[in-house]
Amino acid sequence: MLDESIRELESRCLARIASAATPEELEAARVEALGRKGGLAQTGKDMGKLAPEERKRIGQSLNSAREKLEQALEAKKGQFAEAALRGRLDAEWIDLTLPPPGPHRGHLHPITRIQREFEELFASLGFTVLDGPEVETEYYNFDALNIPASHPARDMQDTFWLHGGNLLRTHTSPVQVRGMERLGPPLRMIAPGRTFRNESVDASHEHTFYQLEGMMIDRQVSVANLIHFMKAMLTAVFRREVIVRLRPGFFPFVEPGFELDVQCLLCGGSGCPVCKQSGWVEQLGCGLVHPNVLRTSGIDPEEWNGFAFGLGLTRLAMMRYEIDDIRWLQSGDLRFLEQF
Ligand code: 2NL
Repeated sequence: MLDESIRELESRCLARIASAATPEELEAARVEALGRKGGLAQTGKDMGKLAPEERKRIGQSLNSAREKLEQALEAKKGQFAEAALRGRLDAEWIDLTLPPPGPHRGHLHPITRIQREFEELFASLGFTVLDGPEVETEYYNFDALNIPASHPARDMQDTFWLHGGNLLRTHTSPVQVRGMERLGPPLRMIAPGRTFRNESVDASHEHTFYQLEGMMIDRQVSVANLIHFMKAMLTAVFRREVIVRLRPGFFPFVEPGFELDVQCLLCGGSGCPVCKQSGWVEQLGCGLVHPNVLRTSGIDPEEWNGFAFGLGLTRLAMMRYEIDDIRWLQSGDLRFLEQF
């Protein structure tokens, strides 16, 4: 009779242990099987009434049942612990081979990047890269460039004049004037940098913008030489062969002077919104340096001549990166800058 109820108790408790789905259910099964008020303890209570032989046999079978249940409990507990560990390992792993995030790295402004590109290109062609003051005298910004005293560029509306007669340079030409004085002929130089005009600011006009001017002075420099260098420069910048055309253009510091257009890179010349259906996009101004400009800076125009050009880096950056409002470039707005 007792044998049977021990076996029954054992198999019932084993089944509960096996079906426990959580550590809490397993604990309840343990209390039910091995606890002080549990089945085995209750059964053991009646042992005193048994004959010694019987008591020994029942005692052994109780012990064996207890051992089996304890083993089953331990095994199940181990399973839960292992599952919990696996869960934590899945949820909490970190990849120690990943590089650390480190500080947030900045980068160059899109205009600076274009400027550096030009500097490297022209340095490779034998040009010296010159820098110069942003606050200039009237002489270097206007007089030395054959710009007449009456020229509208000198107007209050176009130029930021400073107290004492100086001004913010309206182009980087004064750097080239200083370059002619200092280097003497023959020379090759470029003058990239920040320039200022007294503009009403809107989507396409800024008071502060970037320019690149360049000049080559030697014996018998021709318009063919000029076109060669302009094509080399534009091919490098646009990273493809470009078709150019010259139109007459007036700048007091060159003679003859030209506007140079590139056949539209978007439509190939057939007409589109970017070229305003003309097939051509204006790129830069250029020409052969005016003899007055050479003479003023101590270069004999009978012996030497040269070409010069000027282009807007700001406009080029806007075209290259499809920026539709010039004001973004000086805004300092990281939402804009982080896109480059
Ligand atoms: C333009 C036109 C140009 C020059 C700049 C230059 C400088 C000296 C002597 C002669 Cl010191 N010329 N520079 C020549 C032709 C055109 O720029 O539209 N720039 C954005």
